[in-house]
Amino acid sequence: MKELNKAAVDHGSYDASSIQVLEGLEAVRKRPAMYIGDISAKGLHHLVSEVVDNSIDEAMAGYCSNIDVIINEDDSVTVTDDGRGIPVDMHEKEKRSALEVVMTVLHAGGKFDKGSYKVSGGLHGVGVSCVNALSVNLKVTVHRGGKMYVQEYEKGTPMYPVKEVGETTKRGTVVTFKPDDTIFQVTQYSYDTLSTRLRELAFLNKGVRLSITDRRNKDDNGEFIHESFYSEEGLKEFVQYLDGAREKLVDTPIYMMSDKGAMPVEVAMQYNSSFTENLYSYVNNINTIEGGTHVAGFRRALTRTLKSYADKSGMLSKLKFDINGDDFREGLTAVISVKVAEPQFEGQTKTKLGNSDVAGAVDTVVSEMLNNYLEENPKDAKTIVNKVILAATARHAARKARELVQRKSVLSNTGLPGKLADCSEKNPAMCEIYLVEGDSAGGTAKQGRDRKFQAILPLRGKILNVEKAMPHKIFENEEIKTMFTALGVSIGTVDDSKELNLQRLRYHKVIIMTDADVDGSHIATLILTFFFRYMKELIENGYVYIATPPLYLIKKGKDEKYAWSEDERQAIVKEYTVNGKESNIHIQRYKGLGEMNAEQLWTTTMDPAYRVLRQVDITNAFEANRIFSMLMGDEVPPRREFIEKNAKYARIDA
Ligand code: 0RA
Repeated sequence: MKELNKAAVDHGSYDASSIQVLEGLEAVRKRPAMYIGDISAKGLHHLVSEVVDNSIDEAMAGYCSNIDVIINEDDSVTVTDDGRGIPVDMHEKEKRSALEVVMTVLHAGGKFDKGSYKVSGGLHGVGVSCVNALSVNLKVTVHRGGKMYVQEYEKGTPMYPVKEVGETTKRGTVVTFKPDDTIFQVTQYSYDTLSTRLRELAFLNKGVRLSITDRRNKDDNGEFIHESFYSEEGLKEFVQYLDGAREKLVDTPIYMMSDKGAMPVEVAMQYNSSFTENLYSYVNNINTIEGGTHVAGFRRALTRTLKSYADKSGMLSKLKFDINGDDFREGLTAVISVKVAEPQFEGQTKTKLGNSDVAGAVDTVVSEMLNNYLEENPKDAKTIVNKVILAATARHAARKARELVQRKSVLSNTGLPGKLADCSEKNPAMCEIYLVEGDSAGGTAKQGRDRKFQAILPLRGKILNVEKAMPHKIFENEEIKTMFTALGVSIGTVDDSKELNLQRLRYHKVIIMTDADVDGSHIATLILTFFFRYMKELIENGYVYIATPPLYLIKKGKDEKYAWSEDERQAIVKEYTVNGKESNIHIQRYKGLGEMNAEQLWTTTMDPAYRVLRQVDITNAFEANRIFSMLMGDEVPPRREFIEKNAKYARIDA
């Protein structure tokens, strides 16, 4: 398909077969979700990625070093790069500019030159023409060969042919677009979402400067909010950034790289004193949440190389039990980035790399370079092996603790925790369990629920931070033990696999219900992180949900309405306002679940006929885990601020 497009654009050979490929942009407007995933905030932000990815392609091909993103006052976005500029030459048969073809023909946005690894050909890969189709208006300006060219579009349709508008000393492409509010559910851009992605891209593409400016907001000095990201050392700095707050075991990250051969491989890794693994993997700059062959190759090489070094060192001789693959990755933070010419993406969210040859390529690079590292740095190598031994020891302690918990729960009367208010229905497919923050809200939920199918489990205060605790402590923690027994799940007892046994799962809806404030979303994030680490299968099966309690109650006389957002609150107040007068309107801001009575909680948040549950998928659980990981380690003053700023990560869109 790509080849056909190349031919079509390059040589103007529009034969019948290529015409089939070149769908009109109407298709994109009719079924936007098919092209950009969805029409929520996610899809909206995807539009920016799509344009930026094209600029990144220019950077990867060696032609671009600056990419600037501006969120304009009206929530339109401008992306400027100093790449080659989209070609503007006339397309002979089409009788229009190549620029127009790139902007208006589906899938025609890719590069014509061979041998480049395209971000825009990967997961996103729908082309800048999709952005055009989904924008009320879009303007592209190209600086190329000393001249400036412009074209504008409405919903993808050109307003005039490409025109030359003057001379320039610059080079590159400027795209400004305003997403169509008849297509997207929301049209407000989140600065944090965009800046996080741009920071990530800077780490992944060292030497490229990416910046973001928010023209909607000014800082204390009266300047527009602005950040610029640039990384000299790429992944090495990425790992240090991710591990910021943790106590590192070795001073500088281990860095492995090979750009020889057909497949560029880059890995940076660092051990810290925590007990969790934080592995981030990318293929052509796309975050492969589900891992894949590149991750498998890395793990294989890591285990084999470290094991063989440890065996040779004699440090394992006193050990009374086995060491397994997990032990080599405890407290490990690593980023793997590969560039693959034709990536195959698999899995539920299409973020798992399938290309089998990548495993070997990564394995080779990591084995060789890690082995050299260990030989050249014996002191650090010893520290790492000791950490592995500690991990194996802790794993054995954890297994004992876990078996104890599970044996106990089988032996006791009902096997159910006393705090659990169970439902009467026994068929798991019909049953729900609410995990409620705090005993008092738990009490309200117990009164408000439908006891036939809704169970309530109050959780006391903050749940254990699974990142900082030793694994065996996790299974000694009361709240966590309670969750395991209430849900009826267990973790593999025969072997040490972390596989969750769902056979006796008692509820097919596990609903996290916390206050709608910063602390509440922090707790939800903690619980989600715990699920992500220890009960991933629940998320993968679509059993985990977040409840959405309202933020406001607005009353006028006997009439009352709930609002879930600031906009809704304003709309209701407006509705209640007569002749410009807001009198008799009473607004209550719910600071916590505790401020609602049982009936209100039922009506707004628990009644299946009215409530909104947001289903957690692996993507947003990963995000919660990642945000959470970044905050861990020892007390860092900006942590609280960070949590407040990013609390939205725990608010998840289904
Ligand atoms: C097609 C071909 C070439 C570059 C581009 C498109 C291109 C697209 C975008 C979108 C945003 N910035 C961009 N920069 C470049 C190759 C150009 C050549 O061969 O000279």
